[in-house]
Amino acid sequence: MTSMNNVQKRIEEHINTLSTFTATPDKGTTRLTYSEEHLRARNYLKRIMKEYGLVVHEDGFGNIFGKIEGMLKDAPSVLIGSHFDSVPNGGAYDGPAGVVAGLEVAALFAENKLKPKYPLEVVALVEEEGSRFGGGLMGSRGMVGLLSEEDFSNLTDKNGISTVEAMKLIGLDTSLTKKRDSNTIKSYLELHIEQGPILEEKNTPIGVVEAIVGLTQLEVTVKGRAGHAGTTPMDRRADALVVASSMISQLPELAIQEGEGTVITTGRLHVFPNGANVIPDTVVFTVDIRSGREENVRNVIEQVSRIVETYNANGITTSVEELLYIQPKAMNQEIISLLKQKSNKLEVPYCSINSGAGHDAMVFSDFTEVGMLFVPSKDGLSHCPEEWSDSRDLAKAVHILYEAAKTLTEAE
Ligand code: HGY
Ligand code: MN
Ligand code: MN
Repeated sequence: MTSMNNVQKRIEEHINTLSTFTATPDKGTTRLTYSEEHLRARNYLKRIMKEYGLVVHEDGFGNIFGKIEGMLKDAPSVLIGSHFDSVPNGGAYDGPAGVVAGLEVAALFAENKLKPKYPLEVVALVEEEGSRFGGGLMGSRGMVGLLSEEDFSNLTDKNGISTVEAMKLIGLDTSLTKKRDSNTIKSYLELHIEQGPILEEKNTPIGVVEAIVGLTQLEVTVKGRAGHAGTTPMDRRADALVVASSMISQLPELAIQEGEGTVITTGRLHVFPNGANVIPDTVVFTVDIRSGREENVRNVIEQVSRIVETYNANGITTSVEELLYIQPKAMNQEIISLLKQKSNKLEVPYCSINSGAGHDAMVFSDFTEVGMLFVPSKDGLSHCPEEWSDSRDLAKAVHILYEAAKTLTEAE
């Protein structure tokens, strides 16, 4: 069997290569879905899948699959992977660590000439972050039918380019099958970086994920009236940015008052027309709300909507759109036990952990049995260029996932 050193070296090579497919070299990873950087990453992933002897296919969203056939005809697959898009100026590991882990598990299957009863499929998912088309979890939601083909086609980026147009611009076939019959999926495994400080503080290389927080992404629009910054008296203004700022300043307290780990973030804000000497006509900003309990998320959504509504006056109109809403999700208990059992067998220390970040695994969890592993994030950092995880931890996780996948595909 390939030594774990070789696996570790290949992991580093894959992560480093993928990190070069970025629109912001030297300023982190910016790989927006269906961009040139995305195309280079998908070509690389497909090349490696073929080198590893996988049968490669894509779906109508641009998700990429590399399959090892099973002995059982038309049997459902064990999927293993993650996403390969990024946030703007993000890190090299968020998403790719899981795709690369899937590749290396498949490589170990091939190198050990395993004949699984059930197929193993490596999956590289698109637009998990929602950085280009909003919301997020797009590739996985599309696969299971939570995002309809029509809603998918209607998604546009901030320049008004639709998903379908963007796919065609890089030569992707939009006519390929989109929704996948969930009966073709036996289970889904995902390795991800923790993106927080817990594993590092516990000095533990592996986290077995128990549950993922519920989350929503709202988009608030504040419409005022553009005007000249110099000639418009202060009492005759409908300044959309002053109103938006007043709304946003009230949001953190909502999460603090809700408690139980509830968090709220405004991460994106657009000002139109965005001229230094123009009174802002329109402001559009996001509100990301998360909690381990759905009730907390719902309470805060209601309070945000109430605050936004109160500003509908004096020439200002406001609206709130829900771009994404997903309830907290528990991972499958049998897979949790399997991952813990394999960690023990390999004498790799682990602990149970919950996820404050959303993941594609939460989408699949309503359609198949799902399990996740975390590895530590240096200084707990993620969604920034400093994001880093130790390839030795990633190799340990690959080893555990390899053993678990052997059991799930009945390759033993
Ligand atoms: O936002 C998240 O939790 C994930 O990184 N998409
Ligand atoms: Mn992320
Ligand atoms: Mn991620």
